[in-house]
Amino acid sequence: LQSSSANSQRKFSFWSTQPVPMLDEKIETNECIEPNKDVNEIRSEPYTLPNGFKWVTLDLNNTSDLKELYTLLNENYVEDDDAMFRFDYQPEFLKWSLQPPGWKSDWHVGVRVERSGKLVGFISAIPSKLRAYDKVISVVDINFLCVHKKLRSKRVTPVLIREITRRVNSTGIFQAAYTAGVVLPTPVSTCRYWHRSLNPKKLVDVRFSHLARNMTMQRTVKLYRLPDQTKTKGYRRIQPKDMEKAHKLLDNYLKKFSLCPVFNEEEFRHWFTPRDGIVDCFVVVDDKGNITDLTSYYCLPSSVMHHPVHKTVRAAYSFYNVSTKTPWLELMNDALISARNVDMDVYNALDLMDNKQFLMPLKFGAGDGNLQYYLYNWRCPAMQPENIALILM
Ligand code: NHW
Repeated sequence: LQSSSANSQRKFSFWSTQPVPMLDEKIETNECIEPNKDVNEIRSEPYTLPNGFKWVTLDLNNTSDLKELYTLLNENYVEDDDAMFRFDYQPEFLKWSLQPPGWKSDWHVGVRVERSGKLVGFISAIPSKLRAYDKVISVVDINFLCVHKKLRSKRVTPVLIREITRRVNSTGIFQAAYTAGVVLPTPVSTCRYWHRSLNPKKLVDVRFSHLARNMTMQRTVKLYRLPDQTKTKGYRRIQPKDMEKAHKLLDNYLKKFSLCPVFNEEEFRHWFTPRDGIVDCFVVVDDKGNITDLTSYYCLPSSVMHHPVHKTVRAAYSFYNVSTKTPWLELMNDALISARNVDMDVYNALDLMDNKQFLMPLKFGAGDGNLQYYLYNWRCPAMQPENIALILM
């Protein structure tokens, strides 16, 4: 592990040219770093790629483009530090996360080898509104930055970032949000993943987790055992008729945080309508028909890279949760049961929002490695994880 002081002395030859705060900068304002430009001032030609490569705009409605993106990420996207697991975002998940209301294919930016046509790079943006402290800003969320393993360390990343910035700027948007495992200038917050075993035997088999000291497999299985059925009266999957009330419930809940998305109802429907194997959402409805609580998760399997039997770990990732009446432990225990009942192996959650209320009591264990939260062209005081309410996939 690199110490933070060693890190703050790194050169960042690309990032030091960008409108982001310096590491160790003292910040007391909440404002953009450079002013918006006139859209006519934005460069109209794409940035120059190394010889032999060309820009492409991927059409995710085209099955072959979607399959190529899937394969690039399946083979080259984020791995754990020990190179045992790699995210395996499914094609339909990619469509859901990259085609929310207002999506643009121009922001699904690929790099191909000119001669073979092989897809070797990607970066994406989706439009969104964010509130940082007391200011609501139009941003894009940046995700799925990926450079093929054979093309690493050749400075393709700065070109991808400059190109997506150009394409976003030319629509009049000058701020962005993104998360990463690596430390760059400069995180607005540092969060950590926690993991709750649902299928401990498999997780130990694939070495996602290990038996605790003095624990047998039998005792471990018993420790993580959950009831067959959810317990909370009125807990059920969200339905189309719930959307307006559920949207209001979430919107109201998010007010107490320092960084959160501002969904309109159409966006809320997009993100919270259950889709098999992609996203699920449950509400608690009281006797009067009021929605008092909400829980949701998205599904993101990881490939197990070198195991004779198990090829994939099925993981649920906590999305947005609201408790106003059902206590956190009861609500989230039902969320665990819901995920286990569709054969998820593990339930992951960050230590943000109110999650610290339930992580330890519900037997989540802290992961290694952090998730850093970043804003582009925005300077604001750093936030504690519990004041963050933004989930990027
Ligand atoms: S984070 C996931 C990123 N992807 C992966 O980790 C997949 C596996 N790794 C790779 O594909 C979620 C490559 O290793 C990548 C780097 C592509 C990561 N973010 O090409 P070079 C996101 O998608 C800097 C930003 O030689 P490489 C969020 C690095 O510090 N910068 O490296 C994405 C260095 O700059 P420096 C990153 O290893 C947010 C330069 O890249 C980075 O071959 C993007 C080296 O480039 C990362 N994760 O490829 C920012 N990783 O200054 C959006 C490395 O230190 C900003 N670097 O010299 C906003 C844009 C929109 C604004 C609109 C207003």
